[in-house]
Amino acid sequence: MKNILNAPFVEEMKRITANMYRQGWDERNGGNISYMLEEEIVAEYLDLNNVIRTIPTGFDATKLIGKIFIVTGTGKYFKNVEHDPETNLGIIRIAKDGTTAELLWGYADGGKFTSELPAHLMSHMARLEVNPNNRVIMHTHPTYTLAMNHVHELDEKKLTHTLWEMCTECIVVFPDGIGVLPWMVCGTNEIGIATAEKMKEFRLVVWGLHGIYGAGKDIDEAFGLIETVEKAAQLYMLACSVQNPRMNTITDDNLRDLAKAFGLTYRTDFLD
Ligand code: 2HA
Ligand code: ZN
Repeated sequence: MKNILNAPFVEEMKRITANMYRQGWDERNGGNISYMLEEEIVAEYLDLNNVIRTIPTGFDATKLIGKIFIVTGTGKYFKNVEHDPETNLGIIRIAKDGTTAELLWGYADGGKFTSELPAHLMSHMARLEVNPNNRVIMHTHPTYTLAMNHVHELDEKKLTHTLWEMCTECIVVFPDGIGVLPWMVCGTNEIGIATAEKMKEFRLVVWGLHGIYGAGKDIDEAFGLIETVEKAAQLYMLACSVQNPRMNTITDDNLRDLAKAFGLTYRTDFLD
């Protein structure tokens, strides 16, 4: 059996949590990530018959029975993952009842998965319907995206449109736009259901005045979506603090030309 601490998926989780922490997005225990793993690959590192303990999830994830995820721990700090992955991360498998997680590795101090597991697993179920290759759901609190939440209408068309205007790459990176939820109590099944509903349509979902969710086939896609939104939000906040309304912008005609040049299927109804 290979050493799990050297597994590429553990290395990836260490690298991305450290990177996100250094961006300043994941203060204290902010943020959480879930990453669906291939059973055959995990079997190279762990005895899949050895369930350390079972943990109820409190919701039904029947569609994910038997699926294995590496998930950040509740109350755990992103900044600590690289130094102690076995305490701050866990590998869980959804049990045959669909409502229990079987712990296969990690949460070594007796801990458990993120409080946002409902939003994560429900989003996995929603994204897998749209894209069977989806593997990653990522939640974080990016600074400028949140600042923008305080000064911009929390409307998915208007928010997407403003961000598309901010830098040329935006409509190329997220032509499907950004879903927006109003402020809601986090850590609940309700916000999980609402997030998953948006995930049927969007790979990015803003939780009003809280943070953002990104989905992708791998960590790079989920992170790349979020960092592109964050860069555009940073430009918006910097530009607006000097001049509002802005003197120059990428126009709707520019965006249409871009979409044509890149052959994008995008939310045409998000343009004026
Ligand atoms: O896990 O980010 O939304 C901490 C959070 C809750
Ligand atoms: Zn959060």
